[in-house]
Amino acid sequence: MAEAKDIKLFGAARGGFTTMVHHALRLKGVSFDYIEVDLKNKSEEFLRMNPVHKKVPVLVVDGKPIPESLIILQYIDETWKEPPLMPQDAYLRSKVRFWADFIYQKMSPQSRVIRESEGVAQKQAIEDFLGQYKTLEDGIKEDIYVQGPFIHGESPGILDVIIGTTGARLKHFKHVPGVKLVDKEQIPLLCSTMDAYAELDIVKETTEMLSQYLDA
Ligand SMILES: N[C@@H](CCC(=O)N[C@@H](CS)C(=O)NCC(=O)O)C(=O)O
Repeated sequence: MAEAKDIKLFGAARGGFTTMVHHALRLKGVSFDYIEVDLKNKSEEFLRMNPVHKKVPVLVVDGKPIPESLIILQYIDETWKEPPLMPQDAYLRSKVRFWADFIYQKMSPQSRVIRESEGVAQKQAIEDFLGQYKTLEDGIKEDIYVQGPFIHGESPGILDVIIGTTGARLKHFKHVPGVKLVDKEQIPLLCSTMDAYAELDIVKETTEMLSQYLDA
């Protein structure tokens, strides 16, 4: 592809999906303009970018919008080749996509159930979520992980972006006092990769940059 000139990211600083895209762009060293979207008052300009889902993030490259964070992450990896965020091997890539899909299709909705339920239903939702985390840990160990510090090896890949970002948010999950959703005893391998991810400069820079939108 010809060198893109104009890269814009429409997002919401509070959202994990937006944070993932920030991280991926920074991992690739791509310069971009960030536009914070007021989700309570979505602009016409933003709605034109994502008329189907009307959600952030949306990456806009030379005027062409790309919605949906998992699609955006893969677009970024295919467009800016270095450093690669996916394995070279096609079978391993299918495994990465499988577990990314598991997180998006199963774990994200389940974390919403925890937030939106109470009592016995919430207790069950937490138990189910912890079971999913264990399934993810075992699956990644079996299918992808060879040696750390990251899931993808010596450098972070798409699963590190997704699991590192969501894990950092879930560590500070305050909706249910006393409940630990990210537990080193239960998911030691994922926790060690999350710790390595949290130490990356691009993660710290993103947190710092987005913090200006959180005070408002
Ligand atoms: N599947 C979407 C989910 C994005 C999403 O849920 N975005 C939230 C913010 S974190 C949003 O835009 N909410 C506004 C709304 O639903 O109106 C993705 O991966 O990009």
